[in-house]
Amino acid sequence: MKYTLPQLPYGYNALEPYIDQETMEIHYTKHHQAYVDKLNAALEKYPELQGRPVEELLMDLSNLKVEEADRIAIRNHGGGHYNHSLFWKYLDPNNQKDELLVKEINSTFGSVDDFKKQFAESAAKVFGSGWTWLARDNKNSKLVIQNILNQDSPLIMGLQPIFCLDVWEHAYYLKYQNKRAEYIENWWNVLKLI
Ligand code: MN3
Repeated sequence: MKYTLPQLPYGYNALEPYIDQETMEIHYTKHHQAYVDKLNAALEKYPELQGRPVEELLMDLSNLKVEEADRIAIRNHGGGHYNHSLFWKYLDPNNQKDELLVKEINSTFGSVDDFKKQFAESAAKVFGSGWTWLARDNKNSKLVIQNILNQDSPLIMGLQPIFCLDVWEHAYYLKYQNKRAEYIENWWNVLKLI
């Protein structure tokens, strides 16, 4: 069984003007598709691993009986598939505000505005390609803002994802070029969860 792109429950233009249609289409049909294709290719030699939930592959990465080059490919492309699948879900314009989450953000970070400021500062600091996450730390159930490079998964770090921002240049360069701060600031308009 092969991995496939999850269905996007909204149009490529649904996040305009903050995330433009062209970026969405390329991001989903080219970048995400490439992670899916390369994950499938990496698993070709291992029929026993095919079709396992991608979360399981990532959590179990160090124990998988695979060649090292394939382990790296599963980490990168499995992570890319997993992270993007979540990203699209979090950005669904039909999402409702999560009042419990807002309450917890208020108590953890002071206010939603303070949280946004900290999150944006963190995202601005990602050097190279990566993601900024709001996640729950398995150790103490607390909310944390965490930058994670490349396509590594928060699951490997003992974090449960809540939402994430893609700060790879492919996520914003067509519209924002070098202006990552502007992309981040505008992104709050499409995140309906808080
Ligand atoms: Mn991306």
